[in-house]
Amino acid sequence: MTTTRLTVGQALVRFLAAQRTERDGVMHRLIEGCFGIFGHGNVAGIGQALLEAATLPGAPGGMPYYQARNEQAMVHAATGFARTRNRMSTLACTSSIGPGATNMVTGAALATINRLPVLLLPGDVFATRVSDPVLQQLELPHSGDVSVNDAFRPVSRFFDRVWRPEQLPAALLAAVRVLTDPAETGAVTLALPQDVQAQAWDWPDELFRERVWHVPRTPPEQAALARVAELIRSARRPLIVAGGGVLYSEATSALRDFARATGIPVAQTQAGKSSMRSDDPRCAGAIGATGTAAANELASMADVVIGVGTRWSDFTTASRTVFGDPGVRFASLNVASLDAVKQSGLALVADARAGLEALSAELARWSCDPDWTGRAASLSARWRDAVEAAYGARRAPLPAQAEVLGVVNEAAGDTGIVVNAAGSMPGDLHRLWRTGDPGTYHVEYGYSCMGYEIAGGLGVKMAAPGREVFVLVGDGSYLMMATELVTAVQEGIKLVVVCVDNHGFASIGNLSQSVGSQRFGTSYRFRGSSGQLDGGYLPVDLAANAASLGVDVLRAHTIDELRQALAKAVESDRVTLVHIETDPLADGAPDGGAWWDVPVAEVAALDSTRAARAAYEQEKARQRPYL
Ligand SMILES: Cc1ncc(C[n+]2csc(CCOP(=O)(O)OP(=O)(O)O)c2C)c(N)n1
Ligand SMILES: [Mg+2]
Repeated sequence: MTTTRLTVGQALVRFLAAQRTERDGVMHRLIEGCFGIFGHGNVAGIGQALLEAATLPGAPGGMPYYQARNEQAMVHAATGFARTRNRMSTLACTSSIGPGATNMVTGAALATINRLPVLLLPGDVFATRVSDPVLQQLELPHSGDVSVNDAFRPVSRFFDRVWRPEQLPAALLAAVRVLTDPAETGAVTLALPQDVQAQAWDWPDELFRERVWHVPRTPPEQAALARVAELIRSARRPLIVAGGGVLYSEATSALRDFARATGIPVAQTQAGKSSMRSDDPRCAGAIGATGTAAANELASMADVVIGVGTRWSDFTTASRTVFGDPGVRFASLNVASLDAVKQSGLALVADARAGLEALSAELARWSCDPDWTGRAASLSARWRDAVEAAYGARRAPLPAQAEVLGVVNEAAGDTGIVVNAAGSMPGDLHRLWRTGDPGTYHVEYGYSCMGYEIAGGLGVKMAAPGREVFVLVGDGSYLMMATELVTAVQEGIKLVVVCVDNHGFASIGNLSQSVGSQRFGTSYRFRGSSGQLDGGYLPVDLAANAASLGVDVLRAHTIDELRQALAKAVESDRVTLVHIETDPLADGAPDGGAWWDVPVAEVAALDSTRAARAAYEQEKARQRPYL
């Protein structure tokens, strides 16, 4: 056995550079690069290894390095990258120890919740304990081996701490297994004590050979397939709910063919939107709390609901109220058994594409009642008219948000990718946005993390440099984390950012009002004479802020100006932010009629809260356990 003497950091980088994924005969590099912010916890270990990998001519295990501004943001960028590549490739993220590391915890949770692979490499405290972990001593009196990095455990799908060099091969192989397993994937964290990173070891060369991880298309079990086919055949009003798994499995053609052959309408979750063109007659659009009136009405009547690649989030089921038929039954095609058994459904554990193809074969020559298919098509057509009206309304003096989305939708066309995450836009986008190509709708709504938008958009563009990427960001989200605009400028990664400024949290303001809390604390105002935050609007100039970061900025005041600004931004090869002010009290999107469980105070001195509580109790009574 030949060996090579390298540090743990150098060995790790060389190993990562040699990992490949394969599906349907197509090979990908698993880790395409490494984001990092250096501190004493990683500068001399992983940092030195990345320096060698990036700069030594012909170095084995070359690994591009990207500098980030904020550790949370770099994890978001890696997550956006992985989603755009349908989980076949991702990026690694290295941080120092302590605050740099824990800044990544939110990013880890987001990646895990969205079932997206990212590899996190936080520095950790000395394995030897000879030196104390300066600046980062948690010092629990009852436990010597807990560091702040233990906070990654519940938000990672795999966690290991490499206390000794000999552990590294096993930790790396386990890490990559989870990253490339479609049922288990999410954040994978390898915590690296700072002394161990720099320690040398004689590694077997076998560790660094190119390794191919075959991403399976797990076929369904025959008996389960027969059970689900039987259930579908018994349906009078069947409905498909398509989730993100349809996109990750590249099953969009299989979904379209299945829907065409069977006549079953298709509703879509946030992650599943763009799994079908929105002008397809079988497409009923968004379902659930942020759904369309069409899909939600179909859901209220459906007797058999077939989930494909969905984890049935609370938004999708409208807090278990959207499926209204008293005898409704579920089937769930999912690669993860955790998700396949939800809603007491018949589980069909399989890859989405393999499962849909098998179902199509099993149900050959069967189609559902044409009246039901026709009813779905006319409800969907009516909703498309409502979108047209919302996009075309012209409010004055300030435009409504829906009008802004309409113009961005037009600029994005079939191929541009829209990126968003939190605020009032995800709901409006889910209901309104017209989708063309698969994967062009990138709304992070598993965690709905403010600050994901720009960072995630950066990762999306890195993964799809040939596509125009439109980042929609609210003023609240912008203020939380606009940092990676600097990274985009530094790397010449072109984004079109549309900053929708409504002076605060329109979404939570509306929610607050609906639960009787009177928009308390949700707009950006000075403290007024009443002693409350009800004075004039804060003079925050986000356009000037973006310009100060090196971004080209265009200010639009009307919908026509927005259209012109977007045309200019698309033409430019520089990062461009278009700023537009909208009316926080008029978002202009038609209602999809669904509910969402946000508990209201059971006792209150305020009339507004008491009235909201009464309404809440009525809605709450509609909740179903689906047992
Ligand atoms: C990190 C984080 N903190 C808090 C929230 C709760 N939250 C959801 S939307 C929102 C306000 C978003 O404001 P903005 O980006 O301006 O969008 P708008 O609501 O005005 O559309 C808040 C505070 C969140 N989703 N993420
Ligand atoms: Mg806002």
